[in-house]
Amino acid sequence: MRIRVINPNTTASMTTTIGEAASRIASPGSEIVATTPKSGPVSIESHFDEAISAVGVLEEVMAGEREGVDAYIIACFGDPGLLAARELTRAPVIGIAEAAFHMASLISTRFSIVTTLGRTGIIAEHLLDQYGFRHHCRRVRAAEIPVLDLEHDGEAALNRIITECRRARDEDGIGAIVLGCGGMADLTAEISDAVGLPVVEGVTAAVKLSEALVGLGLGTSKFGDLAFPRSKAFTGRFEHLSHMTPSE
Ligand code: 2AL
Repeated sequence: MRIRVINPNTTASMTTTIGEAASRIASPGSEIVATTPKSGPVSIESHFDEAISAVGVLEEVMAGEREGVDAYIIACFGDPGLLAARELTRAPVIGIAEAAFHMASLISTRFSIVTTLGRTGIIAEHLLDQYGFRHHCRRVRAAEIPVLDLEHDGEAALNRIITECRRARDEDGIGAIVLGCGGMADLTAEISDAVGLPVVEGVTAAVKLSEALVGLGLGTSKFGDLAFPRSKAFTGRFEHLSHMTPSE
């Protein structure tokens, strides 16, 4: 089974971190291919960054379709381009936020999210509403670290995340913590040890959900709104998408 893990930001070192965390948790029969778009923001911390990065995610799925990928993971906590990506393939496509919410809801009745910046917390809140997890989440917390500090200032970032996770444990009345950034994929064990609560991280959760869906023979439904997009003309710099016929 080939799982394409798409890091929607263009920071190569973060793609490596994400790919290694995915590979460590993957079953022996699963091959992880971690990729990043050719163009886009180096980190995703706003609605604008998300909108731009979604195009890169879709291009990565189109490339994966040519290579016969069995499952896709969108490894940014805003799940940018998720439903559009699903339209392009019969394979399962899983966002790391939705994967983490589902997993956390299976092991606790209430969780809190610890993400990077306060301003990206609203994106997580929108996803909780959209996916129906609002009542499972007690609080969205921010460690107030820019995403790239996870790469450049790892020790300080880890300490801030642990501090915020301990506050969540002591103040929120929760059973589990969800880590709110793809760049935290390698921190689960250390944070869990330091905090003493189950810690759910989306990249690893998404690998296991992908393996489960593929193992069950389940992929993205092509009935209803997730059917392949209708073929049509595109203009300007998207002209190459005109009359595209996705693999049936
Ligand atoms: C993210 C993420 O997961 N990757 C990125 O660049 N931005 N989202 C976040 N909330 O920090």
